[in-house]
Amino acid sequence: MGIKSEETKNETNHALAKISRRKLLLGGAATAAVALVKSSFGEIQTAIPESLYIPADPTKVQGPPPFDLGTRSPFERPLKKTSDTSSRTPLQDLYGTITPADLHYERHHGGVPTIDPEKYELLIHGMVEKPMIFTLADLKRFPAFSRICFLECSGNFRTGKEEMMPQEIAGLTSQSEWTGVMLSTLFREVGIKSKASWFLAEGSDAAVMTRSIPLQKGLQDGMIVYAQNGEAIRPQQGYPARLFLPGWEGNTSVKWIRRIEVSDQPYMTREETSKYTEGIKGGKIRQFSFDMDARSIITYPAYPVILQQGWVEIRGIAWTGRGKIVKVEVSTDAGKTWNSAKLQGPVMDKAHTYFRYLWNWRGDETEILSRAIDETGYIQPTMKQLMEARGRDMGGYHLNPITAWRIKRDGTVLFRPEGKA
Ligand SMILES: Nc1nc2c(c(=O)[nH]1)N[C@H]1C(S)=C(S)[C@@H](COP(=O)(O)O)O[C@H]1N2
Ligand SMILES: [Mo]
Repeated sequence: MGIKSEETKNETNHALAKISRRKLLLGGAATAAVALVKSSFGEIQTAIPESLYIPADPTKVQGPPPFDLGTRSPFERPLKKTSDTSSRTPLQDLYGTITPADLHYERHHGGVPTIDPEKYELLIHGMVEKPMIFTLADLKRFPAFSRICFLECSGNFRTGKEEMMPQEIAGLTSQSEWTGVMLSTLFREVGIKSKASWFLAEGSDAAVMTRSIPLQKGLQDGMIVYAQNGEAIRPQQGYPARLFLPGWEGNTSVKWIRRIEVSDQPYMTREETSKYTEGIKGGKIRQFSFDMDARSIITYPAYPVILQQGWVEIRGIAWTGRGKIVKVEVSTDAGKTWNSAKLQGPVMDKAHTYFRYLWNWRGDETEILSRAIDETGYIQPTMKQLMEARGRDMGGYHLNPITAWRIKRDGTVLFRPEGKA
């Protein structure tokens, strides 16, 4: 078969798309109906089947040709759990540690703005030698840098009932390979004045999200990212560019960033005074709790899995905003004894780390738990320890308790809810 020009290939796809579903089912010439999807670039063809035709022998029928856009197997339907203002990554459906971009959790305070990349501008001003405006093309001309990191919302904990999946308990964390320009590069370009110590990051969404960030963090490993897992970041993640601060509470990674103002003090914005603070003991409030503490969660077996007796590979993810995970311990006897899980290498800084632990379940009722230990020596606490350390008014941010799964005799796996729902 000769090489087809792009044009004829598209024509073929188009023709295929027009074959009626009935014909496909009867004729068996192709295995799936084809959907036309409207995008801002016009019509594109995808192999999303309208109704699934499964040949008895796939070696005996010609399959559909390539399409402009790939799709998941129709047998796989991982979905985000959506509320009005957030959506959660289906941790229990994922393997390894990279979150497919369309399953990245979302948290929006004013919805997702549509920004024309041609008109996008980032202003850096304040205590700088030379205030500058960078277009997206300008940002892309600087040396690029890629890094695999998690991003986690500091409100990433839910509890309340036994029938909760990992996604519902801890689905506000996701991991991507982020690509962009180091903030230090941009700061060198504008020339930071020696007295400067903070900067304000401002988004161009309806919430005009603003956070004050210590200059030191920006210089250390802050980035302006424009790509995620090899493609332009998605609108939901801040298209065309966002701030990304590895290991810090998600709220500080301001999306759709349009302005950075360098100063010698924090700005005390709404998000860092009335919000994103935590009660601690003695009626005090803790402010600027930037680092995400070490945490882990077993994602298999977890609700709603029904477990079979015999060998089970317990799997999950562990992460810390303070560097690397050095150890994950798993208990299969409700926390009486702990054993080291295998960490999937290479273990990366400020990244979800996959862990596995082989266990022979003999059908007894028990609880399985995991706890993460990071390179600072920090050990993931129990909910009881958290409450003791922070006091009664600790609020809903920065909660990273050990998650326990109860295994019943019939193999049912249930979440053991703790803390305020
Ligand atoms: N401009 C802007 N930036 C923002 C937000 C927002 O609403 N607007 N939400 C913040 C919060 S609370 C979190 S947890 C992360 C979520 O990033 P994601 O939606 O890409 O997962 O973005 C942060 N940056
Ligand atoms: Mo968040």
